[in-house]
Amino acid sequence: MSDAATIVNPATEAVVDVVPNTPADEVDAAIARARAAAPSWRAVAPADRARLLRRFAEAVDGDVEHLAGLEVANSGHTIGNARWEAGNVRDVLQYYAAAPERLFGRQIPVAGGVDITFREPIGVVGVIVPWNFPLPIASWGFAPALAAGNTVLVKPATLTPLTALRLRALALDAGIPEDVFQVLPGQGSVVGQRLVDHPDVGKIVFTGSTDVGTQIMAGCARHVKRVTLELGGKSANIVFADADLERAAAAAPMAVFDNAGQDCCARSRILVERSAFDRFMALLEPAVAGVRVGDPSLDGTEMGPLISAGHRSSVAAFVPEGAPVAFRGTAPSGPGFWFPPTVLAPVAPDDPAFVEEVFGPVVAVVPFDDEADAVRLANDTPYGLSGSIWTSNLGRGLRVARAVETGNLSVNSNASVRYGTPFGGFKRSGLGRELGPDALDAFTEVKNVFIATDG
Ligand code: TAP
Repeated sequence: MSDAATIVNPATEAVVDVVPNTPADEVDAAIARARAAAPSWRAVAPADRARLLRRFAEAVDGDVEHLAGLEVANSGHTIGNARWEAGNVRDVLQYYAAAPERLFGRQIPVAGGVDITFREPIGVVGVIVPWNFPLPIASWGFAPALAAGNTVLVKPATLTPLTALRLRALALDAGIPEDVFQVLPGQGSVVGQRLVDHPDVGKIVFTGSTDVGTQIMAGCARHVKRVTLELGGKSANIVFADADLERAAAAAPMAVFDNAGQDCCARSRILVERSAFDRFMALLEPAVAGVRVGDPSLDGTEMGPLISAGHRSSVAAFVPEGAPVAFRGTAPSGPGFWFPPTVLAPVAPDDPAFVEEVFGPVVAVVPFDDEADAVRLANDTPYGLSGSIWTSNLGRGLRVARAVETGNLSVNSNASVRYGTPFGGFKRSGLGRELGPDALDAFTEVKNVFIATDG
């Protein structure tokens, strides 16, 4: 087991940094510090906790360019995306900065006294983050957790710890006490596992693969530990013949190739009504050819490299020799973990690229016969995270949105995430919801108190 992770720029393969892994005994010490800090953090007056979170948001805002540059170098994200991601952390912090003063309980009518509910913090929250969106996904856990009065330990992915470490420095600058928000880089099998196993961590927020998430849920069950899971996806982009086909085809590439397809919400299945199939493919081809793939640090680049050589191999396995490639975009040659945008059609119903999460820039396009067939195909997956419906018939848009078994649907749009609305998966895509007004529920326990008024 290595004592440090060598951080590699996925676009150049140059070494960017070396980050020490946190050993198990230091994880335990950090958990003890977080536990000791919890009573004083929850006792901070609501307005003061709100002020500290707003100052943290301001510190992030002042550091957007720096954070974005780190993410480009560490993760190969395009500079445009990385700026959005850093801005999303700011926005999520600002949004939940309003929460400490609005953690309302209820007064419930009962006989013989007054009954009131409180929303108490859970205590210590562990946030385990994947490598695909290191900045936003960390904040979707830590911002509401801190707002609700919990102390937080963030475990970034081994491949991408740099922006989380920077956020920790910004939090300290903003005045968040040092044991209230800690970042513990290191391996999942050591740091992540310890957060799951340790009885003093009251809640785990995990984002990552369905396989690891399933193990984490089992680990949390041993302590009846609270858990939120955001896992994999195999989302469908459903295009009806009555849709604005030009718009749907123009938008489809970035609905799957954004972040080089390393997106749990990637619409990696495009389902097109049979009567519009040929027309849609004719419109899709130039849109895919036009995706600007290259140096992610340049403004205007739309797609960068994959995260690692190992991940590129697993993506490439979905496009073996003889795969039904309809057309492809471009990718640079030379150093870097590049893979061109790739469109597969026609695919067999059991083609792994149509059935499994690819997590790379590969999409399968499949025809459907009618609305019922579209819904059947969309739901024929163990996942249920996201998806899109393109149609000019609003009634059909709503009907299909209600019928597709996923947590986040967009009609005539490929949007998935807004900090003010709930995000999460049906079926094996996860458990619980992040973001939006209800996320605080996942970081608090409801306490009921009855006060007798007789006698
Ligand atoms: P994973 O391999 O599952 O890793 C995710 C995180 O868990 C990493 O920090 C990892 O640490 C850690 N980990 C690994 N084994 C662990 C264990 N036994 N105990 C505790 N923690 C452990 O996923 P990934 O490859 O990083 O990310 C890709 C997956 O994430 C995809 O399936 C994708 O769909 C999913 N994802 C889902 C969403 C949402 S919101 N649903 C968002 C983004 C990504 P190491 O880095 O050290 O391995």
